[in-house]
Amino acid sequence: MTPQPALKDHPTKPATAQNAEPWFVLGAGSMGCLWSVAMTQHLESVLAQPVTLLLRDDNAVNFYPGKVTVEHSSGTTDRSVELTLPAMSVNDTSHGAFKIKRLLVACKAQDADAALASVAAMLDEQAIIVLLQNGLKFQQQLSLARPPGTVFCLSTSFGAWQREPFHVVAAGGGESWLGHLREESSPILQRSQLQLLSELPDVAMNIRIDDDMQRRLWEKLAVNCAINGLTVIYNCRNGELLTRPAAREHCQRLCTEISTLMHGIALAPDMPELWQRVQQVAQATALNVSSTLQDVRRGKHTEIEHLNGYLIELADRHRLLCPLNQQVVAAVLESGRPL
Ligand code: NAD
Ligand code: KPL
Repeated sequence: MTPQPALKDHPTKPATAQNAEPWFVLGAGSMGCLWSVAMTQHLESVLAQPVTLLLRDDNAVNFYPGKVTVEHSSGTTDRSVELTLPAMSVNDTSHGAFKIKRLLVACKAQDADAALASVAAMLDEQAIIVLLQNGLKFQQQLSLARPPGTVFCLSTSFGAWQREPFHVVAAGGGESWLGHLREESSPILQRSQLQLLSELPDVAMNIRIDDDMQRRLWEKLAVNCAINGLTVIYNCRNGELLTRPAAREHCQRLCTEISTLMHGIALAPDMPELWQRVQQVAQATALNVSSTLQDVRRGKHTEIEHLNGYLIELADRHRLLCPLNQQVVAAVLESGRPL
């Protein structure tokens, strides 16, 4: 592990978290860097080394410049925060009996399972794991696989993009919701959730507890399924899904199919108002290039199999038809194929 960080250029903050444990962030991309900096600023007054980045191998550690930069731009003022954060490889076995007690998983949905498996030996049995992924499948699987009170999800409208490795630009704020997917709640779960909220940057990232996280993640999944793939098919920004007649009509039909599927899928909430919700989100993010279109344009693997692909899996299990979702997945996978 690199030496203890020297922190600079950030506001001091009073201690808020009692009994806080050091955090490890798996996946130091856009969200990993954004959250690592916010978490460090939140915990620096109570912990000497609040956050350590977990990188995929020794090569990545050698390439790491030793610091993370986050650019914030709000109206007329631009501010850049640069923190020296320690990093270690997931293969680093030099720490003996050391165990991770707090883990934020900030990889893409399709990488999260393998990334988590790579740190399994370092994880304390009761480690608290927080998942930042879009989608729902991985979160549901992990919540069932680990002890109650140890897996939590964050759904956030705070975004970021990478200017270069370990240097990100915060792209707009909003709100973040924290919750769990266990059906039953218990005093242990409630206690871990409150402890967690005190350790996370609740003010900077506007985090609130959601007692129905299943519903929140489903609603986000439905909106992503209605927007992301279509922006690839029409090669357009989110707002153009409303202003281009063919795209708008396609989006409305896709919303109807998704609402019908949700009605038929056990445990999915009903969302008859999806088309209205999608219009609001597409309007509010009109100039955004969706994360799926960004990935396609950069030749990166998209999360489409965890979005519409997951809906198709559930539809198959419930013997429901979903031709429009199948077409979306096929089109996105096709656009990602080299010519
Ligand atoms: P990203 O591609 O920028 O970062 C993911 C990082 O994970 C990369 O640095 C990658 O190298 C690393 N990684 C992959 N496999 C790994 C492994 N095995 N071990 C260690 N590191 C590994 O992605 P992102 O934009 O930060 O998105 C992360 C998640 O957050 C996604 O599910 C995304 O949908 C969600 N999300 C992103 C935003 C945003 O604005 N970027 C907003 C909300 C939610
Ligand atoms: O979450 C998004 C994404 O791009 O993944 C939306 C809401 C579509 C905003 O761009």
